Amino acid sequence: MKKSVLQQARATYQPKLPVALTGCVKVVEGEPTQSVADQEEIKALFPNTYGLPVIKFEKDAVSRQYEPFNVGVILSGGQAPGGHNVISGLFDGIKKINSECRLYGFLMGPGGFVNHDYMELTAEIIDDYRNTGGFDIIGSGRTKLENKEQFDKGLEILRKLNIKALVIIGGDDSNTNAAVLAEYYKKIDAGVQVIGCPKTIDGDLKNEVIETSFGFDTATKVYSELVGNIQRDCNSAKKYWHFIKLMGRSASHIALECALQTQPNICIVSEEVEAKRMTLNDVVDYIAGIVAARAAKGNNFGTVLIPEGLIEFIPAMKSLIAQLNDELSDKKKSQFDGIAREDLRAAIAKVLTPENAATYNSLPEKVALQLSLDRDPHGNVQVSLIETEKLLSELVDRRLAEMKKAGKYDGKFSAQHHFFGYEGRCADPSNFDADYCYALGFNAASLVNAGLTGYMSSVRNLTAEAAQWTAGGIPITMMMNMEVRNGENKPVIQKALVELDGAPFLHFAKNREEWAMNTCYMYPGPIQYFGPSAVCDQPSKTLALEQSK
Ligand code: FBP
Repeated sequence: MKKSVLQQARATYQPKLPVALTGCVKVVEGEPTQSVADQEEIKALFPNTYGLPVIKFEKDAVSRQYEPFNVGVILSGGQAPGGHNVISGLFDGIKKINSECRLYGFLMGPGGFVNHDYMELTAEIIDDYRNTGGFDIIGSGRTKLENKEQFDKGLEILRKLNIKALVIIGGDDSNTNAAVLAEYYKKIDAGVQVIGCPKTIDGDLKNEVIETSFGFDTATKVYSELVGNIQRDCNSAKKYWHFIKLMGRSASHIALECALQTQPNICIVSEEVEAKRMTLNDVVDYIAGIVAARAAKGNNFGTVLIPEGLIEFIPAMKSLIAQLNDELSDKKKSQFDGIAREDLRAAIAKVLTPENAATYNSLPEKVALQLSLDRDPHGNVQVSLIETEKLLSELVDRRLAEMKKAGKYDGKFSAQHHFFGYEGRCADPSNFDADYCYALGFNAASLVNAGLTGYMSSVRNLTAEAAQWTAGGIPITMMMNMEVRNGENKPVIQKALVELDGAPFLHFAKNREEWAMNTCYMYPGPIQYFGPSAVCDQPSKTLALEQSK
């Protein structure tokens, strides 16, 4: 594989490990655990893996010999920087336990496990991918591992390859499925362990016991560099308002972290919009108000950060989308047969409730049509396709025109639009993610060696130096509660949304007025891999604020 100069230099980086993982590992069992809610239901669904203790690893004074074993690994869902280091850490971890251990990678996500597509990951292959971004070493996919047929089919290949444990690197859904698989294999006495690793740039797989998901740190550093660059351009030309949408399917952690790093004029936080029951008009008024106030001071420029998931957090939009999904479902959509495209919007508006019709009618033509026509394979409106950054700037433009007429605004408004998402998902991991991911993988090897199943690899105390990080395992059932998904009550890992009483949001809320009116832009610059620790090894602001007591 041909490598860039930076890649060649980066390949020699040796990720740091917590002291606990640097020798032979002693397993320390904590107290039995409970799920975060719905204890009786979760216990009944996971009779074999519920209530397990938290595991902490300590460095053992004595060294021991262990039998060799084989491990399988799957990358599941969206890419996140550091996945290759989880795999290289896992490889080094099992080889350290016994050099005869072998690692198999299932190709293109859980689908490769079910379809028996795999490759052995040798030292030569692993060395090519150390400290690199992407999931291309074995590929990833979004097949959901959720039924018995898939579990049984997977077991055939695990048996054939004599695999003792499967490590699933994924987000909240994939780890939920890892717990279900662990329970099933335990129930049928398959003799296969299942271990999860917390991945997602979205940052929404975190809780009391998992401090952050990997990839969030790097992705937000990449986006913050880009936002900073835009802000410098914006402050140089002083003629554009930049509307910047940031990835994150649901929670606003990415947008909030970028705001903390770059101090934009406006950042919308979906969780706040929902909590305050704001309408789309309220959001537009809020932005237009700041645009007008800045214009009054001669500043016809600025930046607005918008989380990708915003639309679904606006109660009125949520209700409109739910009704559109129903009225345009396979069962009912024939009511619009034969209606010309130009008349469709009016016809749809007629069947909506007055509130939903008002929201629908207030939308720009393009967005209303997108909501009416585009459907995903399940027949639902494709909310992620809505260009929220354009929707908001168009509505703000309209509102400013009204304000101008009323003599409440006298400025110029010219908008630019951006969407940052895929740009950050495969960046070379920051030192933080390179170290964290390597430690998560290395730690997973010890969880396997300890014979554990249904655990998530856990590395904590992450704002301290890597040597002081703690390592161990958390029973996945401990993070679960019951939620309605696709109309069914299911056990799932709780998704972490932005907490409005949490330190990161409070810090933002305390400063946002000042950032709105005065131009306080920060320019974080590109991720640094070499140089002083203060420049290279900083964790995210979210993590630092959450942990500053
Ligand atoms: P995961 O939750 O699987 O990590 O993926 C998160 C994410 O990157 C979201 O931020 C984004 O909305 C989505 O994936 C995009 O998915 P796709 O890669 O299928 O386009």
